[in-house]
Parts: sequence; C-alpha cells; structure tokens
Amino acid sequence: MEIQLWREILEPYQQAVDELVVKFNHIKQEYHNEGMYCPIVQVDGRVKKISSILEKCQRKNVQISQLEEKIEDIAGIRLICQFVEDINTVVELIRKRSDMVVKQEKDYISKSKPSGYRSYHMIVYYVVQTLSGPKQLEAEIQIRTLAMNFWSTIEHSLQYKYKEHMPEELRSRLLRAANAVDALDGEMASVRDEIMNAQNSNHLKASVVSDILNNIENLYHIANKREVVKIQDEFYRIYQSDDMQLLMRFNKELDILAETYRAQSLG
Ligand code: 0O2
Repeated sequence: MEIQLWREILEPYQQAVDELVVKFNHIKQEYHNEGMYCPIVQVDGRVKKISSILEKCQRKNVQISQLEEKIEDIAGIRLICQFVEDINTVVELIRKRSDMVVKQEKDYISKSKPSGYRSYHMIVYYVVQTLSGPKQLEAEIQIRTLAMNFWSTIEHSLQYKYKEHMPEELRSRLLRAANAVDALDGEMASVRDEIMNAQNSNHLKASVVSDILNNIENLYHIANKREVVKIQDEFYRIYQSDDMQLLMRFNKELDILAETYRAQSLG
C-alpha cells in the first residue's frame, strides 16, 4: 500500500478526531459558563498509528482492504471524569446527540476485563464533510475516571513492553493495583457531593470576581476616577471578608452602576 493511500485513508479520521475534541471541549465550556459542575475533566483524541493498525489487523486477522469496516478505533477519543457516577452522565449525553450515532457500547466498568482494565467504550458513527462529500466513519470513545486512566496508561505501556509475555508476578501486581483503583473510586464517590460543592463554589467565586473586575475596568473608562478607586477598595475589602453573598450583591450593584453610566452616555 502506498504511503499516499494511508494518508488518504487516515485524513478523514484526523478530521473526525479534531472535530470531536472541539465538540467535547465546548460541552465542558458550556457547563463552566452555566456555573455547573462538569462531568468531563479532560478530553484527548488521537488517530491510531499505522503500526498499531497493522498490528491489530494481524491480531484480528483483518485484511488491509477491510480495515475501515473492521477496526473501530482508528479515530479514538478519551473522556476523563473525576467520579464513576460522572461516566453515566457522559454516556447519556452522547446517546442524546444527533451528530453521533451509537453503534455499540462496551461496559468494562460493571465487569472489568481479565487484565483488570476498567473503562466504558462507545463506538459511534460520525459524519465528516470532505471535498468528495460526506463520509461516515466510526470512532471509539473511551470514558473513564482519572484513577482508571492512571492504571490503564501504566498497564498499556507494560503490555507494549512485554506483549503476551508479561511475567505472572507483574500481572498479579497489576490486578491488585486495579482492585486498589476500584476501591479508590469507591471512596471518592462517597465524598463526591462534598468535592462537587467545593469545586462549584470555587468556580462561582472565580466567575463573580472576573465579572467584578470587568465592571471596574469598564467603569474606569467612563466614570469618575476617584469613584472607581473607591469601588476597587470596596471590592478588596469584601473579597477579604470571604463572604460570597456580599461579593454577589456587590457585583449586582456594579452591574446597575455600569448600566446607569451607559444610559447616561447614550442620552
Ligand atoms: P491501543 O494501542 O490503545 O489502540 P480486543 O479484541 O478486546 O483486544 P477490541 O475488540 O478492539 O479489542 O475492543 P476493546 O476490548 O474495547 O479494546 C479497545 C481498546 O481498549 C484497546 O485498543 C485499548 O486502548 C483499550 N483496552 C482494552 N483492553 C485493555 C487492557 O486490558 N488494558 C489497557 N491498558 N487497555 C485496554 P487497542 O487497539 O488494543 O490498543
């Protein structure tokens, strides 16, 4: 097969990965803009390396001419969540989308693989627009927690090193580590609400502070400078009191003040 042909085959997959990464990052952004807890912490994407495609074709006895129909993870997306519960939210989110049609789901969380691997996989149909028209292809979306991801990254590199000759001792250590990851996810789930509340209030505070500073900057251009300095001092005083209600009320007052100045400048 010519190198040019590989490029031709893989280019739409690269496009799919690029588009999907953008889309999932926008989902994150939407959650943040709404001041809501986001179930996704990290979005990664990759097109499978030619050497891995060849290795998989060989392992699964797939003809190169059939690889697009038989290899489902040429385009791969990985969505990392903080908590196991978040995985269900992300799965639901994907099921509801009209631009990704679910072909298959593999739940290696309820039942892990013999290696100890845990993750939720979704194979989706996705359409990219190319110069020669729309092309439907398949992409694999792996959804897992930070802890599961840590384990599988380490295990994957060891698998790569040993292939099918991983020493038994190492294999059972990895299984023990997988159980520890499972227990860790369980422990973290029990403090999820506490952590979510803390993160939400951090996000909310950051967003209110950013709004206030924007307002102060805008006022600086249109209002009396001495008044703006007073407002800024007041902001620092309230900020130090660490009272969220006061901070939000102060922000509302600044909104009204900025609106009044804007109306005056128009009139
Ligand atoms: P790579 O290098 O990550 O692309 P199978 O027949 O079970 O071997 P299949 O049918 O493609 O594989 O589907 P499956 O089981 O859902 O696996 C798809 C991908 O999940 C794998 O792709 C890995 O990325 C990941 N995976 C599956 N099992 C394991 C495991 O035991 N350990 C780790 N670390 N990852 C796993 P590739 O093509 O095998 O590898």
